[in-house]
This record gives sequence, structure tokens and C-alpha cells, in this order.
Amino acid sequence: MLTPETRARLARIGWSDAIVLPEDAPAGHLPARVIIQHRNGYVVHDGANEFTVQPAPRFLKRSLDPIERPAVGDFVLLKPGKHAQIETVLPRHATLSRAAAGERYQRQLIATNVDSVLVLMGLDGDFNPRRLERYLALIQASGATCVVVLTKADRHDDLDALLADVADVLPPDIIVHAVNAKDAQSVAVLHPYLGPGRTAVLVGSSGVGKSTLTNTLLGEERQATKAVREHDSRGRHTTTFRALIALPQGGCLIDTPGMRELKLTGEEDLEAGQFADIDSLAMQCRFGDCAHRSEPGCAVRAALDSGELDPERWASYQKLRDELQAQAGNLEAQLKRKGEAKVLNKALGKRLTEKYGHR
Ligand SMILES: Nc1nc2c(ncn2[C@@H]2O[C@H](COP(=O)(O)OP(=O)(O)OP(=O)(O)O)[C@@H](O)[C@H]2O)c(=O)[nH]1
Ligand SMILES: [Mg+2]
Ligand SMILES: [Zn+2]
Repeated sequence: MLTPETRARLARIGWSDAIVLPEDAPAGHLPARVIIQHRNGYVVHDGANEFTVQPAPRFLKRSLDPIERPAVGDFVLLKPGKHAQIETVLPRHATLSRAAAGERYQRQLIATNVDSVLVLMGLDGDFNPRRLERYLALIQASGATCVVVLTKADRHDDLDALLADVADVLPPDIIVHAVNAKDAQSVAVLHPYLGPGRTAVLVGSSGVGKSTLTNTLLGEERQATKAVREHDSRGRHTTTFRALIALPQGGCLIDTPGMRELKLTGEEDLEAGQFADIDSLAMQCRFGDCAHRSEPGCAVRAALDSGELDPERWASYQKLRDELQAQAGNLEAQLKRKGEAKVLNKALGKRLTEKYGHR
């Protein structure tokens, strides 16, 4: 289907053998990758050139779930012509999403086809290990690998205590790096996530250094950066749209605007991810439906009393669990309205029923 030349060209924007062209792909449709999404169109890259295109009209239907629209990171097929159009979104191998802020339930894509999600947290006023738990839940559901990157390491002489705080909230298999995002040598520890055919997305609050890191890895000042507020280390929301950038290391990086709010979508699985310890405690409770309040033989209470389980971690888990449960209900209602409840029944519904006795 693809000539070796086309393949080599596409490899520059992260094409790998994992991406499959559909059997029925119309001849002449050109593969490309979405690198920027604007309000009024997309910028795509075919490995040699970038150009602005419109999506096929069906992607613009109001009733369409936003996650079905092309997004940054997507590999697409373009219908050639005077005004090339995005005709097909190729199957995604990972999707990082969150729920939109506000009253109405809606899933939003942050990035697709990413191999790793680098969560940046600043070793300044931004430092808040609890916030990582929320990121972790979203990333766990994405299908990508989570890597924690602590920036502004150059501001500290003694990192050990901070690293220990972070390790407390992370499952043991998650890798943590502490870097100076301004220093090429320091950020070289991230090269393994950015080799040929690999894509990583940067997420984290405004001002943590996502664009600074992008520029350092790129070796040029392409992304705008701005100093954070002195008194509380808050960023200024300098980056305003997501952009996929090909790096000299051969891989691709997606720089994103700092996120103010990170709502769960309802598809996350806290117990399979960072809260596996709480899950295994709960399994030891005497009663299968233990609410962990005042039941006799409650292993969670016992762990809280003995200090084995940090009360803040327990509170954080409960908060996320309640939000997840509410969002799962919202997602279910949305899919039902769209007549997709059957799909839900099979995959998600079963898990939710088991976990929350939901329906
Ligand atoms: N000393 C030091 N300063 C850093 C580091 N990383 C980022 N900065 C500074 O932090 C400020 C904010 O960095 P940006 O790269 O603009 O942050 P951002 O995450 O892209 O922010 P938004 O685009 O607003 O989401 C800039 O002044 C950077 O120079 C670091 O590792 N060490
Ligand atoms: Mg930025
Ligand atoms: Zn219990």
C-alpha cells in the first residue's frame, strides 16, 4: 500500500508499523498527521509539508461526539483536490481525554496516538503531589505510559524529600525524572521517549515549563514562554493551542496549554491504576460491601488507625471515586441517548456494575 519512500517520509511525523491503513482506503487518499487544531480548520503534516485542511462535513455535525472528530496526534487520510479534506481518521492506539469543564457532560480529547504522557510538575509553588493522582487516573485510561517529570530541579539543592513525597502517591512502576527544562543535557533523560516512531504529549499546569522543555528538546525557541508570577508560581497561560512538533531525536512531542481543570471522564479505573493498594485493602474487609465507615473487621479503617494508609490519600481516593462514579453515570446517559448503550453494556457497563452496582 505505502511505498517505502512514503513510509520513510511519514516516519518523520511519528508513523510507525502499528498504524494500519484500512483495506478499503480509497486509492489516492493521502496519509498525514494532525499537528494543530484551530477553531476553523486543521493543520496537517505529511512528513514533508504542512498545510491547512478542513474536515469532511460529517465531522462538523453538532450531534457528533467531539471525541470522534479529528484531533492533534491523529493519523488521517486526506481526500486530494483543490481543497484537501480530512476524510478518514485512522484507528487510534491511545487517546488521552478528560471531561469538559462546566455543567454539561462532554468528553474532550487532549491528544491521540501518544506512546507516553509526560506529566510536568514544577518544583516551585506548583508542587502538589495530590494533583498527580488525578493526572494518573486520566493517563491510566489513555493506553499510554505515564512518566512524571519534575521541572525546575535547578532551583533545589536537596531533591530527596520532594522525590519521596512524589513516590508516596505513585505506583512503584511509574518513572520519575527531575530536570532543568532549560538545559539540554538535563533533559536528555527524556530522549528514550522521543525516538523515531514515538510520540509523547506534555501535560501540566500553566508555567511548569512545557514549552521551555519543548524548545530545549527541539534546540530552538519555537514555542513562546513566559515567566511565572513571583508570589505563587502560577503561569500565564502562554500556550493557547496544542501543537505536535517533530524533534531532531526522530520522535514527536505535543505541547499543550496549561490545564486549569482536569475532570475525569468516567472511563477511568482507579483500582487498576494508582490506588491498587486501597483496592487490596478493601478486599480484606470482613464484609464484601463494606463502606469502610464503622463496620467491624474493616481493613481500611485498621490501616488508617495504624498509620499504614495516609488519611489524605484515603480522602483523595474517595473524592476521585465519587467523581468517577458520577461521571460514569453521565457517560452512560450520554451513550444511551445516542443509542450506543449496547457498546457500553459490553465494555464499561459490566465493570461499573461490578464495582458500583450501578444499574
Ligand atoms: N529555572 C527553571 N525555570 C524554568 C524551568 N522550566 C521552565 N522554567 C521557566 O518557567 C516559566 C514558564 O515556562 P513555560 O515553558 O512558559 O511554561 P508552560 O508550561 O509552557 O506554560 P503554559 O504555556 O502557560 O501552559 C518560564 O519563565 C521558564 O523559563 C526549569 O526547569 N528551571
Ligand atoms: Mg507553554
Ligand atoms: Zn472496610
